[in-house]
Amino acid sequence: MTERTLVLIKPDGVERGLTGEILRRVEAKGYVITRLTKLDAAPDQLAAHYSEHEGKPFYQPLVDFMLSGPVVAAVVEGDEVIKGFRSLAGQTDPTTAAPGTIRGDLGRDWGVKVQKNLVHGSDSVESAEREISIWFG
Ligand code: D4T
Repeated sequence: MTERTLVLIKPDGVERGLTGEILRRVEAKGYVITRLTKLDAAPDQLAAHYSEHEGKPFYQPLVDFMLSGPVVAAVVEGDEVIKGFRSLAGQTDPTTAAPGTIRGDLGRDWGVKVQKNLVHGSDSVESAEREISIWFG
């Protein structure tokens, strides 16, 4: 069944000039980008987006990181795209994310309190719909 997911290119990906490379991988896989925008995240957007992580030690570093520069938000569509994009992205920790994935090929640890791992992808249909409304209204 055709699905959609929210993809964010986080400030590290934008700052490092990897927007094109990341979107290239999404399109090369066969998915379709149906919405695309570059913006400065607002604190209330991040509070809503990351509400499940509130209270965790990495929460404030994560929010500060996401406010540190522009992000690119995209709606990406295709059958099984939620699972498929998370597979393209690789595991959360870029140090051990598998080579061949976005995080494994392009990411690393930078010795800071938050994992700068280049991208976000929704983890379920419910999360995707919630997150698309946060970033695209
Ligand atoms: P997102 O949600 O950004 O696609 O990433 P993941 O699904 O892979 O990871 P997550 O939701 O568990 O974490 C969200 C965000 O927090 C950072 N993080 C996470 C961190 O800095 N330290 C940690 O220990 C964890 C678990 C990275 C991604």
